Amino acid sequence: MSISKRILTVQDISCLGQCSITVALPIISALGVECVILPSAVLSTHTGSWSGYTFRDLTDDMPDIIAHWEKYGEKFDCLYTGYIGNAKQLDILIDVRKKLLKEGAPIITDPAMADHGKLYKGFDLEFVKKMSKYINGSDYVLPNITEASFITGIEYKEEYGEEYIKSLISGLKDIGVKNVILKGVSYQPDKLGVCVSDGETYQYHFEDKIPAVFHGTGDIFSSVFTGSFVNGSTALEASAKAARFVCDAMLNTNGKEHTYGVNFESVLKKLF
Ligand code: PXL
Repeated sequence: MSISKRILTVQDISCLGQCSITVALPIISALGVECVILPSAVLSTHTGSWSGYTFRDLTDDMPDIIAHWEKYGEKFDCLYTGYIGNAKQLDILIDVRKKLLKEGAPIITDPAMADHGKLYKGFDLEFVKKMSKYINGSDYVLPNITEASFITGIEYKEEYGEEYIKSLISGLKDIGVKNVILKGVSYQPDKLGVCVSDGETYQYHFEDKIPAVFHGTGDIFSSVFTGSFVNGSTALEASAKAARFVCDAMLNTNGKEHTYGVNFESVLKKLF
């Protein structure tokens, strides 16, 4: 019987909203990998579709949870971070890297903090600065174009060519990232995809563009990517699997009735 690998994911619990931990858990489990969670915050909903959401910051609990695991010598096969509650938690994550990872465990960072040219509610430029430092040393960083532009300080563009994409990747490499999976790249109106780069080679995976915008698709992408990568796929294979899964989930969502996330549950079986 094989021993399951364990991914430690650090992101929020949006109780209602199909993002962060509530998508990471089912997706990583469906991929046959154990998903251990260190929640950064508990929100009643994600911040994108509702106002007046509750926000319980879990910063003070995190060191105690880490210390408890450390006492038992628990170590994980991958650190996968997503939406982080505040800048102080990024210091705690540096500690997690030192204390809770097996030798060679990949550090996969989704700097989930912005989209469509704007920061999510609750984030500011101080947080961006801290995130730019935190991603130094990540094996894989999975930003969308907005996040890459905030992190590198390069102007955000909606119309661009390959030179612009290469400049964002080069900016991330300069910060100390080993590999970039840049999400939401489009050179043709009907295609949308990802660029996988180590700063020297640029590989792409494109899907047909679906003319709709949903919350949580970036988190779903990153969860499928991480689970598949830990299972032995290459970064390009994991990206292709993740992109196809996101498209399947979007195509199975009635955007008029279901507006806050995608109905990924209806296609989850494709990951088994
Ligand atoms: O999907 C990213 C995300 C995660 N967690 C929370 C969010 C968002 C995006 O808005 O609000 C709480």
